[in-house]
Amino acid sequence: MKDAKPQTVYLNDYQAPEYLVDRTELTFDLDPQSTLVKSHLKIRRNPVAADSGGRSLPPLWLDGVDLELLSIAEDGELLPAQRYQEEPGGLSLTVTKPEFELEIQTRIAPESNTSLEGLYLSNGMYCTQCEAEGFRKITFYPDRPDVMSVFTTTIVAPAKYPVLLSNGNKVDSGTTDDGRLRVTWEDPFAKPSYLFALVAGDLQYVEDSFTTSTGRAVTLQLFTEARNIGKCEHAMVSLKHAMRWDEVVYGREYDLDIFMIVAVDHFNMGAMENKGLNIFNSACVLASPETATDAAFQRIESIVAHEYFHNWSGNRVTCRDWFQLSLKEGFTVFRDAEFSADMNSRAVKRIEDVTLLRTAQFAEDAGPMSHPVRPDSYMEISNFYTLTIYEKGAEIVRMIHTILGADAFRRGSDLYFQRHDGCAVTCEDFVVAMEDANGADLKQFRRWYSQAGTPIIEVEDEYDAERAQYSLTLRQRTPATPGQEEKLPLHIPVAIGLLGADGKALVLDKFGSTDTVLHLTEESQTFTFQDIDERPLPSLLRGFSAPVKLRYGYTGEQLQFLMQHDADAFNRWDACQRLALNTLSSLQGQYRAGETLDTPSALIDGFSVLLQNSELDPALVAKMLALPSAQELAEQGDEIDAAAIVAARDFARQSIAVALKPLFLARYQALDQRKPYRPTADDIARRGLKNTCLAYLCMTQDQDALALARTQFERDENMTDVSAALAAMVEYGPKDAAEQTLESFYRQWQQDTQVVETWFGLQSSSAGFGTLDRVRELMAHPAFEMKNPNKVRAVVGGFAMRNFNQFHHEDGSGYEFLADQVIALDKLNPQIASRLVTPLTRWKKYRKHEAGQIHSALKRISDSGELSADLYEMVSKSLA
Ligand code: 0A1
Ligand code: ZN
Repeated sequence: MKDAKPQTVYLNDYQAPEYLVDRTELTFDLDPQSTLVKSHLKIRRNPVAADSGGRSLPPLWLDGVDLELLSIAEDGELLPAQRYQEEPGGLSLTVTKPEFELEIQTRIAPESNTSLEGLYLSNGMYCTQCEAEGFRKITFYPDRPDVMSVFTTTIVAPAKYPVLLSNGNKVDSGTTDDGRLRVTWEDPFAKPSYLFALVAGDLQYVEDSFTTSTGRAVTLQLFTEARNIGKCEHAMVSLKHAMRWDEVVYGREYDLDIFMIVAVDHFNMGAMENKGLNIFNSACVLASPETATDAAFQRIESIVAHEYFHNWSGNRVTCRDWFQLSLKEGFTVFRDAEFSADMNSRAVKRIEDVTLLRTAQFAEDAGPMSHPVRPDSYMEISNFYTLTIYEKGAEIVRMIHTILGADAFRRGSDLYFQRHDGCAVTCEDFVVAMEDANGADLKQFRRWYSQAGTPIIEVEDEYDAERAQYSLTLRQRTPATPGQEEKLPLHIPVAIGLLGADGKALVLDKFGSTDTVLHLTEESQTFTFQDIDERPLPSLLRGFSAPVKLRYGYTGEQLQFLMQHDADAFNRWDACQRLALNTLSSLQGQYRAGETLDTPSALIDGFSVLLQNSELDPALVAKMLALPSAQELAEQGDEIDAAAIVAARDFARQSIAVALKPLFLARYQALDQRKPYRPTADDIARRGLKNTCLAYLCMTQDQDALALARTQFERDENMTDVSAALAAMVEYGPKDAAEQTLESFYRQWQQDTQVVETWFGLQSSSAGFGTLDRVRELMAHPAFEMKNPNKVRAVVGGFAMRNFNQFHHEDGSGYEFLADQVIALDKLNPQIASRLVTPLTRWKKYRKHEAGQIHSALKRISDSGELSADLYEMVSKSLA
């Protein structure tokens, strides 16, 4: 049976399920090529849908894809063929009574499942991924999130799989007559099929325990292959922090007696929140100082927390349908971001999130796949695990938090959890709970959920010295997006402050506040402040209080002033970014006009002050010293000129590196303390700035600078320092030496999957080193695996998404290469193919020449034969 042809699903067509499943009992008899799945379902007519008024009962639809149906019985009797019909995408059954039990037997082949949805094998271990619609690859079932059932799962497997796991609590285990192992799990919480999980393998685990706020002991277990058992500690510590934080900040306690995490090498996404049995991409859970960078440590902390937080925001209260995906994802990203901010530097966490949003989400929102946070339609739901749903969705929740205040927000979340516990609900239900708990009105605010595109706010100000009045006029507009020509004004919270000439914060009202939130609700609004005795400098959109592009005509001097004096750390960084963006944009203009490029003096001056300021958080300084990425520059302008972006950026970095070399060196030496590795915020900040200095030093290509990198590499103290030194040597050092160093690094780490991924990524994303030829060599390397998404992301993704220089080679070879890989991958893993095609979908924004090249690469994909629904949706929408 083939997948159904790509069809568009509409939010407006939503209908409650005709039938509910009260109990689901599953038995798996595991075999790589012939796994038998028996399911026993207790089914009943949904009273909410039951308005047939005496007419016959509607048919029961069970989703099913790539399944071999062996038998189907109703209340103990085999069903005759005329009672059911196999159709593309599932099974339709004639129903004769309002309550009945079904027993269905199917056969599946986990070993042949390269899509990594449903039940599959990773390094010989069985695992599942069911969100969003993977359960239908396991058995026939109403695979939709508003059908919630209690699950019992029995797993039978040969003795070489001693660890057999599923959701809930283990209730039975034993051996079958023929010597195989048998374990039964029972999950008392009703859940949709997308939260089902099963794992079987030869795994080791580490165990810990957590005592909840009401004194219940919860067993915590982290499973991995034996070789990785030494890499579990950080995730376990992070998990315990997250459990405590959710009790303190949201009043949420864990509900089962056991919480398990399993690390797998083959995984399409970061991790999955299956009830009581989270499954993680190894790269997002395993870490040791020798093998993982600081960035990896922090990513692990946040993803472990994210999945744990889903236990309430996602599992106890779930989504009615997939249009509501941001209900759980936006809220949970907001929760994990606040958790990480509490554990580390708040400003730095915010800067990282905003950078992602501005670089990638803004680009998505301006491209052919632009969609509202609650989409109106989709062809393939897997394509909608997007930055818009996750990151912009989190910004919406953050704005509610800003508008209502922390206490009111907590009252709202309490009401939401209490009112909807055990239910499948909508984004609207979330907003209503926030309103009801506080008597608030979020009517206009709701438009954020339905309107796509990034709003632009233009700001003008006026100072009246005689009246001591200062006014800010804000105008908002949102550009048209596919299918949404007309946009309405949004309710936008704009946090601001005003600075006096001495850099001090001015008082804004009679209560003595020095910051405030302006509620922009009209197309244009003026806000006036009284008793302002001098012309102030505004600090606008503090903390990035709304996901918008804000424009105000700051001069270079004003930006330098904000960099030094703004009380809002985020806006100090943002002032620096604006300065860099202005500089880089004029350099691009000069490059295009064939002029000599001006030395970026304002940036050099600003950076010089920063490097000498030892009071500022080093992590913040490192963020300020980092110029906007090529991707971010591409997002900024109206038309992307890849060569101009690369030239402007390289020139600016070189000029800064040369001009400030002594300062970079002094700072590098001061920060290069040889301490045992700890992933604390302070130490991470110190290493971050140190390695930023090292990169600038090496940009000069001076021998002494490159020697510093070599020494740091050879000291081999931790992966953060080693990989930073290696990257600098590869990017700026002589090629032969880089080759040798890469080779010896590989020899040292070839047994370690995560380090090999770092090694791949470092080369493919290197502007100088990662040529297309090199990328092809990496794909031919024995450690490369086309069936492993992490490897594909490291090599092909590193090249197409993080190597602006080589990917946009003027001969168009980068685009053709990507098209080839996408076509090949679509046969193995449609989700990965569909994600990788993203850089090609933005073709319209490039100059005519590149646009033509990218368009023809896309067209070739489109004409290459039958595409998966995933890839078809991306390609057809991009060509439309
Ligand atoms: N819900 C998970 C992410 C996830 C989504 C889809 C997947 O397969 C298509 C897998 C994982 C999360 O937000 O962490
Ligand atoms: Zn999530």
